[in-house]
Amino acid sequence: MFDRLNELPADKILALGAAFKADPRPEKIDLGVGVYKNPEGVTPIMRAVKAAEKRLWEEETTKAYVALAGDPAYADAMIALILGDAVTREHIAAIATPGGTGAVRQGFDLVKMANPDARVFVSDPTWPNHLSILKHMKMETIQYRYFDDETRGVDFGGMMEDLAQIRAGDIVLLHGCCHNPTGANLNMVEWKAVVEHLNAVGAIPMIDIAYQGFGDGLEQDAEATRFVAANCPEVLIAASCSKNFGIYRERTGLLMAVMQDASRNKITQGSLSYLNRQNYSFPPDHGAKLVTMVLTDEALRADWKKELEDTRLTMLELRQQLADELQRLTGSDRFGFIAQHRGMFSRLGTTPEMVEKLRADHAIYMVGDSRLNIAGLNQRTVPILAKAIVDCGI
Ligand code: PLP
Ligand code: TYF
Repeated sequence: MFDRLNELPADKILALGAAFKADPRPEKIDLGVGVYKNPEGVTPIMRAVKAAEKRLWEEETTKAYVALAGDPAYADAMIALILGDAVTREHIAAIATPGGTGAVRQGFDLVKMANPDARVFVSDPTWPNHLSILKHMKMETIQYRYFDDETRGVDFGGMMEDLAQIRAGDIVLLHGCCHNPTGANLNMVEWKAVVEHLNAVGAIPMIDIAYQGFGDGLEQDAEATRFVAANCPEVLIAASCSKNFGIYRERTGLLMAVMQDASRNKITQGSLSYLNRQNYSFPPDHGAKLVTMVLTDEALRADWKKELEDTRLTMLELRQQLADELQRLTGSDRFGFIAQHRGMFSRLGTTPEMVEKLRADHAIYMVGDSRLNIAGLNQRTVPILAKAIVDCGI
């Protein structure tokens, strides 16, 4: 049987990490995989998470199964974090999932179960796993224009032109904030126009929110998601705690189905729990418990918010420093978009050949589409990157 298997394409982002490790050059700089690193190059365990973990170790008395949907307290805490008071609880069904990826996957599975004919519209570009999961699930996928190569902002005109083809029941996948891989985001006026269009057609938004707190702030980054949840009849939301709680390996995510018609909640919740059972029975609980403890304990929550805000500001400062340095070296504003982008990533908008040249000549690693992880930089390496960009003639 195994001889029937074919070699599959590797994940390009993860493969880059392996190439970086193997590079013997001591001055090498890793701007690849989307993991936060502090200026010392360490991905820290957040203080509040560590404190919660210690408390959990002392207080937890059993490791028995929790529930197919995960701990309801976790869902409540995350729903409050993401949606605030935009929607009341009886309008939301939710399951804990293994990471944001699990939430994305379960969301697609729910779509497939409810409407096998639904087509899924995703931004061009988007997080490569969206495309590969959809392909694996044999779901029809259509890309809509998103990034303007000239301005390095959102090509909103192109996006709306492409979304003119959506039909009732189609799914439109949107990044709630901090678009991966471009760093370019819709403004609220644009979000409103998208929502109006989707509602007019009867298409359903699915929001992937993996970086709340990494862009403009914890509340600001949720604004678009809250708006969509409050204004569309049905919404799917896939959330990740990997980045904003720094618990990548704990695999902590949440899938929400938001509905205006609360009478559909029981069946929707049952369908979500069913999907968890078919795929892995009970979702992981450790990370979810830590998140719940941090969000529901006043002191832990305040400390977590402080550390997350410091993280966000560190990345913003690096963005500004890089934009300023490039302005100084080139005498032009053409890299100003780096300071405008939000989240962990910016897309430089250069060719794969230039990305390869940065790697070969300067030991600087970024994803082939010219996505760079801002958090891979620090005050010392920003000028090195800026000089390399200029030296390569980008
Ligand atoms: N969605 C997007 C856009 C992402 O960038 C990521 C990656 O971190 C995820 C979802 C899911 O991450 P995880 O499964 O590690 O929670
Ligand atoms: O885009 C990124 O770098 C992060 C991390 O298969 C990631 O979202 C990358 C690849 C992958 C899973 C997560």
